Amino acid sequence: MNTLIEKIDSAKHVVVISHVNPDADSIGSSSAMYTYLLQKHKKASWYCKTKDLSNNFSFIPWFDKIKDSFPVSADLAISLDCGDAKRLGLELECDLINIDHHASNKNYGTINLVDSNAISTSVVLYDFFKANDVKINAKMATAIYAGLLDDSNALMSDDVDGTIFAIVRDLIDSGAEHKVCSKYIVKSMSLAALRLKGKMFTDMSLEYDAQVSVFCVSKDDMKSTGARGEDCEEALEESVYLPHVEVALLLKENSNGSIKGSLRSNGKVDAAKIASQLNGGGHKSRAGFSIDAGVSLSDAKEKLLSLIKKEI
Ligand SMILES: [Mn+2]
Repeated sequence: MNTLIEKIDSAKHVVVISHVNPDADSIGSSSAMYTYLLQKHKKASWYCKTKDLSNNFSFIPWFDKIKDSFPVSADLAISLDCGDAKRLGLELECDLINIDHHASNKNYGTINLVDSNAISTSVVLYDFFKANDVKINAKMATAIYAGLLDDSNALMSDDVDGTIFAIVRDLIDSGAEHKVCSKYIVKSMSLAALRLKGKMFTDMSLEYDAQVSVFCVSKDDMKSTGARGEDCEEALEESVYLPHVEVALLLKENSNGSIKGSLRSNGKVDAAKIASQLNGGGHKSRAGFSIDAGVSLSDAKEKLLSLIKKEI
């Protein structure tokens, strides 16, 4: 039998872990794994360090089971979509199954199921279920589809091919609530997010013959609009649709003064390569990094532009 399944079968209390500040892929793949554990009559918990989760994910099955405290009796953890051990949000004492699709994943688990060619972690899990004859029920299908829809930029990213549409067909046949996923993942936005997006595009600068779009978002910008951290992403992603733009850079000041950096690329430049120079990581088309408190947004911008210049 598969070693991963053996590991789950021999555990007494399994905890599914979604990464800090989770996206729909981490929540969706965790939800599908949690359902699988319940099917196996396992004692299961679901942990995520972030307390204030977006209500947009509340349609994902078992969302109300997520807790921000890690159960002491757990003897096995399963992380979903955590590209780096830091994203687990805690130091683990029990064994870990690491399921992910980030190319930068360093196989930090006791068992690792990492496929950097997969479009989402939820698809890594889908392939695992299929390979092991696990029946995908409607709850699992909705959760897997939610992750796939988000990480594929609503099925529009360059790595979407016929295989992905075949998976989508199979998930819908299995009962995936695709319209609900579209409504909450693609077609919903808060007024605060729209106001932030307007501000971001007003303040955006274009560098190197408009090949690089740069957004600097200060603490005050976040406060005055009331937007959430993830609300910065849409403007960043859409700026790559502008003519000439190859790379988009976002520098967002956190409340503690550190800076969260995000990069998007249309494929010519390797975003993960740039992020890795600041100990970050990710994929060729999307990557992230962070800069400790003490560096101003304008200094960070200058530093990043010099790194990007070498790649363009
Ligand atoms: Mn993902």
